[in-house]
Amino acid sequence: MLNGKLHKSRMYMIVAVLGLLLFTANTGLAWAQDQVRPTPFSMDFFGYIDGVVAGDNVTVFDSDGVLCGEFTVNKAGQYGFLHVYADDPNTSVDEGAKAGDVLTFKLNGEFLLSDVDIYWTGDRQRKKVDFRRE
Ligand SMILES: [Ca+2]
Repeated sequence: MLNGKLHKSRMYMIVAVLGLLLFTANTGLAWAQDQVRPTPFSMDFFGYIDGVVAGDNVTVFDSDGVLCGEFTVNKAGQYGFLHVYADDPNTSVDEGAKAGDVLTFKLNGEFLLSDVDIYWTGDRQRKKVDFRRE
């Protein structure tokens, strides 16, 4: 009887620990995919986007699909400065763009269109790019 109870509480403990491990692993993964990871190297973008309103979400992805910039619109019709981060070569994680990477911009998850290809050209560069929606 006593042994049975002990066994049960151990089982609960193991389940709890496994659950915690799974939870931690999941949130770690989500963080890696959904969050911009700032580095000391960034390029700024700004300009006009047809029809955006305050609260709209602009995201930027590098050639590898890594989320490397994010901006919440605070003035209708325009965005910026939007910091787009480069990969920090001193860390093992790929935080973002490398010089020459083509960047993809999205508005609330939908692709934005521009008349020019957009490249990450270098730290502290500033570029005006206007967008329209699909
Ligand atoms: Ca890195």
